[in-house]
Amino acid sequence: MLPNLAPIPELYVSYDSAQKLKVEAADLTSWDLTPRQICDLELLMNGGFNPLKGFLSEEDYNGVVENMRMADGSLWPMPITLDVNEDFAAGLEIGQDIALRDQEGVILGTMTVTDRWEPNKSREAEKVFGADDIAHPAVNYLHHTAGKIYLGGPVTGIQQPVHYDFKARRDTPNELRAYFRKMGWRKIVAFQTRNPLHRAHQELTFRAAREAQANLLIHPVVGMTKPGDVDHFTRVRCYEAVLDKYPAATTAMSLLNLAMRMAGPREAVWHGLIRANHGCTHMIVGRDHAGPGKNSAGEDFYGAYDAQDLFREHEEEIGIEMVDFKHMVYVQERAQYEPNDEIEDKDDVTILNISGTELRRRLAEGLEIPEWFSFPEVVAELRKTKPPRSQQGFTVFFTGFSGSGKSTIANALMVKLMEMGGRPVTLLDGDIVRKNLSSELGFSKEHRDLNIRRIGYVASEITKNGGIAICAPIAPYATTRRAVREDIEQFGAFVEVHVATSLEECERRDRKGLYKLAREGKIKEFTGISDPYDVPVNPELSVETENVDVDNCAHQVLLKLESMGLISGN
Ligand code: PPS
Repeated sequence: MLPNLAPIPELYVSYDSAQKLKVEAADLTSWDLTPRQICDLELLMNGGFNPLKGFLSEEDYNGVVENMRMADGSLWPMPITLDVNEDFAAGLEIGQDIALRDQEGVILGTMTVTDRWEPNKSREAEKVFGADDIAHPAVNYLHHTAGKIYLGGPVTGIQQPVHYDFKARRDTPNELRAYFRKMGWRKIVAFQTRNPLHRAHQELTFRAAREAQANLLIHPVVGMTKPGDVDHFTRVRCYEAVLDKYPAATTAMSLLNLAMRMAGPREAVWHGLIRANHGCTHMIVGRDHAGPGKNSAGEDFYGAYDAQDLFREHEEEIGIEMVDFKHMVYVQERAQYEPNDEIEDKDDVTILNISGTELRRRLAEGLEIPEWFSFPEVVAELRKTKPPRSQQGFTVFFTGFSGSGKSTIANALMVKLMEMGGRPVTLLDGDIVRKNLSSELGFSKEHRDLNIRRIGYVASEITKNGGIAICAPIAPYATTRRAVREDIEQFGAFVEVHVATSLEECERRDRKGLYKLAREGKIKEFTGISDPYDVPVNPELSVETENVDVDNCAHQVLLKLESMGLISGN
């Protein structure tokens, strides 16, 4: 398969028209794009999502969800939709143009709204992601982050989203096509990745390219990847180090601002279409391509080879050849990497391998990572951003009824951690937060959620910057606690501690006299009395406070932190 490297259609208007349109668009109703929508819009506008001409119409959406096809029959596996809230949608008329702005308010493009509908999200989850299970990050996003209403319509591109990082490493499909033309590359194998590359990856990608007699494009995703992944700044520095290890002029690297959905088989087909748009002829698809991990029953969402099977089925239409991802292992006696299934003398040699989990453990605990496994430059980068757990930031999040003892234990814990030293400790106690951060809020569900999300935000910033945040709100709703956990776990550990004092005991203590008032109906929406409390199902720790003194409760938390490697034992 040789590439047609002619330019592909983009949705941008000419420079002059863009200047004019930008002025006109300032008067339009505007939608502030979410980070995911910005990624989608960039690839719509620059042709990365060719043949899409805008966010999907309802008819195209239905076809894509049901059988991976647009209304005109073309193959497209992923719904690219503009999700908005009900209020915004209600204020629009069909046929109206809206301005699409980035988070700083810059107008990136306009869209003519041709369609507005309320999608069946459960159906979308089942058909696109294989299960309506929020353990899947994209299903969780669909239900908890995406707006209720979808808008569809053609997009007119004004300008690319602005990127301040790694500008020179980002290319549109047409820029890559031009580069391949200039270099005379006729066969190009793309390697999609969201992880740092180690020696095995370097070996397998180079081998894949050699076997296809092709050049190699390392095409990492820097938009949105799986929650918990190594941040893209670190990864790009790692990729740059690995790039030097390939023979000169055989390999290029370009960053792709894609928001992944972790949709396994459908995602593989989507990745193929995107790479074809970028001028590639081949793509490496491995075991469990773009896999989201385990479902809520602890099983894999997709079979290990489902992605390869679906890709193969549609290979011709995708317009790109699939290259199998070989499982490379290190053979100690021969001091080299070899494909596992090609080693004939397995019983006579020593095969070395370090799994992803083992690597994370070694990094977390500051243990040795051998040179046969990774390049020293890569390990050094990873260590810089991921110091051992005992030096990273983390959050301890107490939850429990009013009067359960959260604040008292949190205060004791703070003092003990300060006594140990090493990292700054910040206490975000329920009452303190309500005084300083959330003074205008009451106790409706909406206000409580806002309060907890604010606490989560501050704690995530503290965690990101290497401090210890101790939070002690009631935080009665499981979904909000989960959202905060997700925000924080991007940067460090989230340790949920359920202060499991029973409601009867809290009411008996009634230290602030609030339960009495709540029983008398003088305080409304009181947690446990007239407002619900979702008991944590799987907290890192649950502490009983009845007949146990505060010191002991705080000590239990310290022991937990120690067992998680967050504080060192001496
Ligand atoms: S929440 O639900 O997490 O936002 O609550 P939080 O910010 O932790 O605030 C809880 C403290 O506010 C007092 N208070 C109430 N609690 C629950 N329900 C109602 N309606 C209410 N009204 C006032 C109460 O003293 C809580 O203090 P703590 O520290 O938990 O005892």
